[in-house]
Amino acid sequence: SIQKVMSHKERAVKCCHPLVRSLYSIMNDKETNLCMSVDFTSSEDLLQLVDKVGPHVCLVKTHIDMLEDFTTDVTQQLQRLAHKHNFLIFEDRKFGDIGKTVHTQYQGGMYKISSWAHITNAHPVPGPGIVSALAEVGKPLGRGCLMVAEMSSSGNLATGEYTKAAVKMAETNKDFVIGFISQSRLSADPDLVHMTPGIKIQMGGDSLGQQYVTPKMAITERGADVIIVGRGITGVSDPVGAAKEYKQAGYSAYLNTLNH
Ligand code: 5IU
Repeated sequence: SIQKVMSHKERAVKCCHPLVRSLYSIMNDKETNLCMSVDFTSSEDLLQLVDKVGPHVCLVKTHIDMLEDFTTDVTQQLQRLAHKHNFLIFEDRKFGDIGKTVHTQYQGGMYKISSWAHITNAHPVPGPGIVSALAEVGKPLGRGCLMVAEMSSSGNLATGEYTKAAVKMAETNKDFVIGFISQSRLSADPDLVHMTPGIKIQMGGDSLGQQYVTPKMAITERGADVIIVGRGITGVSDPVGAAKEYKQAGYSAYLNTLNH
């Protein structure tokens, strides 16, 4: 079912969290609801592609621990590119431990995620303590967190009551939790952003459990605000051309939801 959503322009003004307002303002200005997931092992490959695709995305999603040659220069360069092309950075860390542990992981270690990633995410499995702990680090820096409320992989356990508990954690912590990673529209609250991975123009999956839907399905049928695309862009011979294609497909589907 197609749900009437508030426009990016409205949400850029009305949403309660400054980071969400920035995100929607970028989406409105650049006319894109595309997040590129760059799951590379080489820093140079990552930075080169981000520089090329940056103009077409509102968000770049990283798995910083995949890099074989990580140095703090990579995150500095990423921040420079985010500024140059006007996008936000989302480290897909999926924190999932007790409060004390995730506090240290988010703030420190080799990656110092809170110092450069505007957005990160967390599994609700440890309970609400994970949100308070991450918020202690991220809130003073103006960061935001997404709850992993549903997953795209086949047979995943993030369903039913578990998903509902994730929604409650978000709705009661809106000063730090800015939305969800989900496969459907879970909350009617316009302050909460729904981001959907498992997207490809060509439906299907991979050999390791990933399941894909099209950008149009994710947005018009499942209520995604942001589509997350990895190999649909990074795994083809013309990533910039593909990014433009996903941007176009995602944005026209969004415009379509406004007309209903
Ligand atoms: N990702 C998923 N599904 C999920 C969650 C995260 O695919 O439910 I939570 C991540 C994994 C990968 C990216 O980094 O999103 C999708 O990449 P592909 O578009 O290449 O499948």
